Amino acid sequence: MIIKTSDYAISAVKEEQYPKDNLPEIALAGRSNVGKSSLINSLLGRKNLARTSSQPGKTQTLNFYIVNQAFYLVDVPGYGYAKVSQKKRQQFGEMIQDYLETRANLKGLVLLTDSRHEPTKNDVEMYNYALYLNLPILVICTKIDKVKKSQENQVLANLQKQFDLARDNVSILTYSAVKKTHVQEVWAWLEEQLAQ
Ligand SMILES: Nc1nc2c(ncn2[C@@H]2O[C@H](COP(=O)(O)OP(=O)(O)OP(=O)(O)O)[C@@H](O)[C@H]2O)c(=O)[nH]1
Ligand SMILES: [Mg+2]
Repeated sequence: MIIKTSDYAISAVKEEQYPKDNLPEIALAGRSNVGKSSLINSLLGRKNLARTSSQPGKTQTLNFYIVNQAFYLVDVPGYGYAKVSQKKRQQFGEMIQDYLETRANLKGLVLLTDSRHEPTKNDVEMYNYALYLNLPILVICTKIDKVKKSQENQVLANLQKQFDLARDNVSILTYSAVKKTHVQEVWAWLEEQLAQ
């Protein structure tokens, strides 16, 4: 993919605020601090387009980024951050659910997990939910730069313990936003979904 333009388009917390131009979209989900916003920046070759933070809970709305005036990458608030109040967590959950269940031009979901850990209970819930919605899923095991070469085999094994990966529309990649590992492969998956 040759990226000619990438811009922040709009933030939304409800349907009326989603973009209305009917372009295809790919959403990025995962627990707080896993690296969703960093993934967007590294894919687009931008430093600070999506705001990142070492503090979890940075992204609190659905943030739509428009690429080449042709499609959107949608940064979704992270789940599983303990310091978010119960009420807010429920609001986030409903916002994400409304979006994923009703958005007709949503072409796929990128689900990020941390390469260093087994998927959390919330990760498993999100994965199973995306399967149930019949969305094409790309599981990205990110922060692979933090895993020793000798431990890299363990990453897939950890994933397999929690996720039923034997599904037609599931792909898996390791990734590093720092080292740009597998950027091309992620783009290939995105292009395939956007062409559907
Ligand atoms: N080493 C390493 N650090 C990363 C990578 N991706 C993200 N980070 C760091 O992880 C922290 C969280 O990254 P974000 O992109 O803000 O995470 P997020 O998933 O958007 O978090 P929320 O918006 O809170 O849901 C930041 O300090 C990033 O620099 C990676 O591939 N490798
Ligand atoms: Mg974020």
